[in-house]
This record gives sequence, C-alpha cells and structure tokens, in this order.
Amino acid sequence: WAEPRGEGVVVLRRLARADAPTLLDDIQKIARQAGFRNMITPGGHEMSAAMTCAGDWGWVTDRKGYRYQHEDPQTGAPWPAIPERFSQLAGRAAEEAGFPGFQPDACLINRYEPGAKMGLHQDRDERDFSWPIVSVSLGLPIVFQMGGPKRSDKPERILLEHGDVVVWGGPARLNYHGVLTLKKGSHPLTGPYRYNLTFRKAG
Ligand code: MD3
Ligand code: FE
Repeated sequence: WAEPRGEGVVVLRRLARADAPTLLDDIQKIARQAGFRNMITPGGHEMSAAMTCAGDWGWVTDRKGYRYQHEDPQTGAPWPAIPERFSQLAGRAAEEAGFPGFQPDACLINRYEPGAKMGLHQDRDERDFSWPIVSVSLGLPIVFQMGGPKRSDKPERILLEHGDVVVWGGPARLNYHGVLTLKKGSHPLTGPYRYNLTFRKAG
C-alpha cells in the first residue's frame, strides 16, 4: 500500500517483497564484480556501511571528495550494469509516486551490519534534482530519519522493513536524511545484514 509522508515522499510498503530473493541474487552477482567496500569520507573517516554500485555512474568518496564516476576505483573496470529487474522495479515505483519515465543511471548498494549507521546528509551529487531517488530496503529493519531541507530540522523516524520502497522527489529531494545504528538480528534471506538500493539519475 502507498503511504504519502509529506510533500514529495511516498512509502510503498512491501512493494519489493515478492522480488526480494531475485534482487538479492542480483546483488551477489554485482558484488562478485564490484565488491562491497567501506569508503573513506573527505574528512578521513571510514563509512560504516559497505557500498558498491551498478550502472553508468557509481558514487564514490575518498580523501579528494564525493563524486560519480564510470569506473570502480578498486579495479578500474566499469561498474556492472543495472539488472533489468532493478530498473523495472525503480520505474514502477517512481511511476506510482507520480514520476513516469524514470530511467536511473546509477544504483548505489549499501550493506549494513550490526553497528553500522548513516548520519544525516543530503544527496546532492546528482546533476538534475527534478528526478526522484527511489530506495529499496532488504533484510533487517532499520530506523530511518527523515529531516527537512535544513540540517537543523528535527527528523521524523520511520521504520523501514524488508521489501519497503520509498520515492523521494519534488520538494523532498534535497531533504536531510540518515539511518540509525542497525541492531543485531537475523533475517531469513540476508542473515545479519540490511541492504539498501538507491536508484538515481546522476548524469
Ligand atoms: C531522502 N541511504 O545511500 S535510503 C544513501 O538506508 C542513503 O541506506 C540510506 O541515504 C539507506 O544516500 C537511506 C532513503 C533515502 C535515500 C535518498 C534520499 C532517502 C532520501 C534522498 C533525499 C531524501
Ligand atoms: Fe542519502
């Protein structure tokens, strides 16, 4: 079911649940080519979420800054392609939220283990903020923090569970957001992990 949560945010509860096993197989295939790694922020801190990417553009961070690039810095090879099933799901979710024709060219894949988190931040390295970001949560649940356009706006907490898909567009596109620390648990499909896919139009 679809739950509007303020301007520009649509939560599609469980939309990806039926597809989850194949999505997770695809994630493992991507990770065999472009492995999960804990990247370093420009400030010199290691991110606690491990990441990899698929698509024409992949998001990277190192001491030099944040950017999108065509190649995996770990191998120099192009990022793996976005699997057809991923694009179909992202397009369907965006359409349900009022963004027909969404064709993402970047898919960031985050893997959280117990203790991993992501502090409040904005996603602003993409070229065109008129396209939404679509996120898909798989595995263990996590508490998501949805803030506003200013860092000081008090975030609202939303529990994101296995199969939940959220579309962030329009006025919510540049909102601050993050996730609290993942609690220990065991999910039948992902074991100790939570995976998050985010689909973007980066180029
Ligand atoms: C709201 N990931 O990869 S997904 C990220 O759960 C990121 O891994 C989190 O933030 C995660 O950048 C949150 C939900 C999300 C993603 C992008 C957004 C919410 C957003 C962009 C704008 C506003
Ligand atoms: Fe983000």
